[in-house]
Amino acid sequence: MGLITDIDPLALALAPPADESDQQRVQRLQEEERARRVSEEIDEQLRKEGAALKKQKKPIKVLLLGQSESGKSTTLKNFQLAYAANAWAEERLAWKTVIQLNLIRHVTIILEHLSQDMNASTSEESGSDSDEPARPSRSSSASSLPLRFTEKHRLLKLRLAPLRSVQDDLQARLGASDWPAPAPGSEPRSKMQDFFVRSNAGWKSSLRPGKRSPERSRRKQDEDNETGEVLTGCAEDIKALWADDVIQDMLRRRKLRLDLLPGFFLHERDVDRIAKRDYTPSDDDVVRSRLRTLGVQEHRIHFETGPAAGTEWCLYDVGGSRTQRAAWFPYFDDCDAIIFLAPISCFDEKLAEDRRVNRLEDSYQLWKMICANKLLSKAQIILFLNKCDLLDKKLKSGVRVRDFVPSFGDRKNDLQTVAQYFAQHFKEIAKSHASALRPFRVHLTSVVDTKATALTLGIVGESILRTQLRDADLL
Ligand SMILES: Nc1nc2c(ncn2[C@@H]2O[C@H](COP(=O)(O)OP(=O)(O)OP(=O)(O)O)[C@@H](O)[C@H]2O)c(=O)[nH]1
Ligand SMILES: [Mg+2]
Repeated sequence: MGLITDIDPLALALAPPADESDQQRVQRLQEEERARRVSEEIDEQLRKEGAALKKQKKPIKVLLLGQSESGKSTTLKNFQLAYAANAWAEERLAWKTVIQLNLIRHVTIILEHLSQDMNASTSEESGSDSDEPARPSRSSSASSLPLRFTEKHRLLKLRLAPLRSVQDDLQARLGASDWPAPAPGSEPRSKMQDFFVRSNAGWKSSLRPGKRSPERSRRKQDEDNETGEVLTGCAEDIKALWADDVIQDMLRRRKLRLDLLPGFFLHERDVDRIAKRDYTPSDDDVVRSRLRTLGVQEHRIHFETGPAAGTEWCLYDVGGSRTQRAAWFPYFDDCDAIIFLAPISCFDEKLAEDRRVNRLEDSYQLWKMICANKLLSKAQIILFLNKCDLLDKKLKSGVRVRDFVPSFGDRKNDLQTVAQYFAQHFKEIAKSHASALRPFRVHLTSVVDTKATALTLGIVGESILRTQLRDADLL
């Protein structure tokens, strides 16, 4: 027994073969010496990096840039989830209100369209008996067969009506009722799908437990319970509304793909969880929720794990719509790195704030402006070609890139070919408009996939850190 345990199995495995020739022995020793040198070099490198990290007192400043809905805030959430678990856990509960609001907002959008179509159908057939199936609507119909609304739709509309006032309450609680004036050429307010809050810290702390007076805590609890009650009471009707064939037909005719919109939670599996009284958001719910950013929001993250552990990062999340972009410039001066997000699934979409502008074209223009900006000549720039999951879905549903980007020509209409084609275009812009010589760093991402994004952020974080330390002569 003792004899067996005394033998180191690793040493045994590495031991030279008994019949080793002189020449083989010399070769083996040379290889061992080479391996030892490499191992020592790695140790020395790690030692230097460790020392350099300790000297790195200044936080590393990273700006998240890109058009609205490109995924900046979602990338920030991924940073928090991967590297600041404690802060993330504290914030998660605050997102519950946003998720409930996202869900309810999509129900009220459907109800608005339903009302319009039902009104149109009843005005066509005035004096109809309300117990009889309503006459089909022709007003919005793109197809020759009219929509057949029935008593079921009238009842759903009636029973889900209380959600409108719950939506108003939730928006008020988030401080989200204050809309900016729509810019010329933009969507009218009633058509805008999302909402925003003015400050990052304010809404989160007011919704987090433990940061309020007992009186406010009680009030908040009452409000939560009330929202929960109404939602629970409406759950079956919400699911029935979304599952209804006539409603789906109505949305199709109106070319409304709600399931591709941000903050979509109307699938049965989501309604079942979110409409429960004791609902607690999952990580996945939080990254899929939608809350528009206004202004520039600073987030300090003390990296707890990974190669950057021990360093402090200052991440700036900005509002991406056109009226928000002037606020970016003051942050360019001493920024260390930029993560630029371009949602490439948007090649067939227009900007919400200016319906004349294609969203991919807007991303190209923004990218050009960032690459050419002299204030950023020392900053590293990393490009995320985001929303690859949605791009894949879109291509598989039959949307052809060449119908929107004629230069794409007859190439294969699949994810890999399309992503590579767009990446090449971004690369060419970077090359011809660069304010400094820098490598082209690009990642194909779907930042709602937290596992894959954690890996990408690991690579990005390490490369930002290394370049940063090298530039500061700390390595
Ligand atoms: N399916 C999918 N959804 C995404 C992806 N990235 C972001 N989203 C969703 O898109 C919505 C918008 O993302 P945000 O991160 O809020 O966009 P933003 O760039 O911060 O937008 P602004 O604050 O308006 O500038 C959110 O609901 C996200 O969940 C992605 O890669 N795939
Ligand atoms: Mg944002």
